[in-house]
Amino acid sequence: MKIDLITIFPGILDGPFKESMIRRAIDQGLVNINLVDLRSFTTDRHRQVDDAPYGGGYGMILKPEPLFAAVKHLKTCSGSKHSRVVLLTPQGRKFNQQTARELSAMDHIILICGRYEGVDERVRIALVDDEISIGDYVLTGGELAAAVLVDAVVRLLPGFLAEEASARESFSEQLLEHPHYTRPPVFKGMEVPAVLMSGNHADIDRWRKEQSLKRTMERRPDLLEEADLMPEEKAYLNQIKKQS
Ligand code: JA5
Repeated sequence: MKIDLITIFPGILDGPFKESMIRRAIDQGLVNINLVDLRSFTTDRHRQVDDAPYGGGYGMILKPEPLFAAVKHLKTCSGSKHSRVVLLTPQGRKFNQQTARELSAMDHIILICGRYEGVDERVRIALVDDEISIGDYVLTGGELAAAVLVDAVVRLLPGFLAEEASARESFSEQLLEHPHYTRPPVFKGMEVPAVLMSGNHADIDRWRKEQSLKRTMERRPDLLEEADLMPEEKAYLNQIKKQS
């Protein structure tokens, strides 16, 4: 997979992909992440990427010409038949795990990071295939949203996760995780639950599933509406509902 990120501040995105697991995915050749400085696609003496809004008002707008030139260039040199051009914007569809899975199947993604008050509308109309928001809050630009999207997508690429981890994840995706413990067995008077040290894997699996259901009910009841639960899981939920 190739991911191009078009930004006027490539420095913001220098760090996030240079460490840890995403770095390893790049080193293994699972993904090619390419930072593209929008300013390098300007042709004027001042290398201008933005301009004042028609109609007046506050702030600046990203000009269409450099963005059109950048996307045309990136599509041509990728050689890929299917490129998805994504604009990060609070007006886009809300990003979630399903969107991440969908994007992880593409062979080329071009991410446009907005800045200032936004991009010229003709960029949306003629260049952008998909508009995505990572949540309902204001950012100073699309770069950090793009970094979130890339992280979520790259970890789904075949070969990134150990097979067991991906299987477990898809199974438990609709619920929150159970509590985790590691050594020492007692820390500041707080004990590791005895069941986790019992060696009885059936008991451990049942405890984890129950904790997962309980947490999801307490913190994210909306997730339970979507989850397809087994009869014994539904019975357990009804039982804790009665207790509370
Ligand atoms: C702000 C000029 O999904 C959260 C997002 C906030 C935000 C995004 S995406 N893009 C911009 C932007 O500000 O371009």
